[in-house]
Amino acid sequence: MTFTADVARFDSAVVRRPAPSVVNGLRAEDRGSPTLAGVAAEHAAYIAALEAAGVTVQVLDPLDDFPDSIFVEDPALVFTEGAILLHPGAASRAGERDFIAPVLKDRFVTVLEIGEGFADGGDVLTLPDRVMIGLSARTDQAGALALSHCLTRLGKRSQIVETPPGVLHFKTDCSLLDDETILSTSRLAASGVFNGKKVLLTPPGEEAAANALRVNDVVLVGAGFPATRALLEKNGYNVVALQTGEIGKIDAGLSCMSLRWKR
Ligand code: CIR
Repeated sequence: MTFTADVARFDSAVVRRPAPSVVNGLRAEDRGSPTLAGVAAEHAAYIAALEAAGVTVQVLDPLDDFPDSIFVEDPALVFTEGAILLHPGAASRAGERDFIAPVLKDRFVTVLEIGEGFADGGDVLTLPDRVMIGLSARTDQAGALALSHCLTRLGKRSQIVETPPGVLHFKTDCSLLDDETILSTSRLAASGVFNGKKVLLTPPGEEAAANALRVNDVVLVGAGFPATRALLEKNGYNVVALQTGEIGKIDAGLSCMSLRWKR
């Protein structure tokens, strides 16, 4: 089994149950709305998979005023050393920060916040040696710089990079598999951002599988991506397949439904 990076070792997570309004979640392209029951089932299986991987999960109440608030990864960033409150780049999501703030203040001694610009947690990929911040339609230069200053205060190096045009978040197109290896789409890898790292490319037609999630000894992967699952298994990873068809209709994958850290 490939070595688990410390940055993928987690014992704690926060998630938020979907509200009925989740059917109105943001999407770039209309492929039909998800159903509340469908999202809730995928969410429940996701919590069970985190718990089976050794994570204690705090489940927050739904927020019906915020259709996308199930995606708790976007308004904050968490590490063993502390939490950072972000400023989501979508207007309908700006208020989510006020609801995650008290939860994190309860759980972390150090809670920093970005004062300027916009940044979504979905644009942040934590690697063993640095934190990559992707500029996107949701994360601007001012937000990325403000985040970079907060990361410095937590003792972390950061690197600001570009997200390919038309891609929602940097991490829509990539995820960490272990200390040296990244799962990436071809379009993101072609930009050179991962030069020097080992990269496994998502097979053609399975670009949406790139938002996988390494948690301790397993990699959570969308069940609808058999070629990616086979690729990961061939490379020695313990794959746990999860349904993502409903959350996929509102542009979500597996990293976005939790904030994860090691106490
Ligand atoms: C949004 O557009 O904000 C949501 N519908 C999807 C957010 C997915 N977040 C993530 O991948 N970190």
